[in-house]
Amino acid sequence: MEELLKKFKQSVNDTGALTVIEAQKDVPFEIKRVYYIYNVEQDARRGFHAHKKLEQYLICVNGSCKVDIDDGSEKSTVCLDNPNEGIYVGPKMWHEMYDFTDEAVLLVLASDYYDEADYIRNYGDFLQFIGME
Ligand code: T46
Repeated sequence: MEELLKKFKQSVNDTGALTVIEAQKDVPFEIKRVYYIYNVEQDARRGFHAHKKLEQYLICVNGSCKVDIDDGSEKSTVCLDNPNEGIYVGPKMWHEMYDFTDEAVLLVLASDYYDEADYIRNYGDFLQFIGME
């Protein structure tokens, strides 16, 4: 699932670095919501769900964390440790986030507003939803 990782445009000079992400250009959707996850306990695992329709990009803008992605037939683990790189998590992709470093800040760009009805929080229901069970 290497194709899910994307490097964003970066401008670096002797004063620092700047990364730009433009909706519908650098990410394939209109960004309707931005949220970020931080102060995560070292042993904590988050996620454990898939979305029915939501598209997202996950970017660890500080520190690092790991993300497991599972589309029902293929599983992959990605370490996000570069503020210039994001992983696309589309609909029907079970995902879990863990191994957050102390200072990790996971920024998420989402294609729609928060809607609990879009979540599939049970793995059996996920397999059923994607037609694998
Ligand atoms: C996802 C991964 C990457 C809201 O009220 N509004 C929001 O926009 C979000 C994202 C969450 N919440 C509430 C719902 C829960 O009561 O915040 C609480 C924590 O959410 P959750 O347990 O779903 O957090 P994660 O870290 O497991 O998952 C989050 C996103 O919810 C999810 O869409 O893909 O990050």
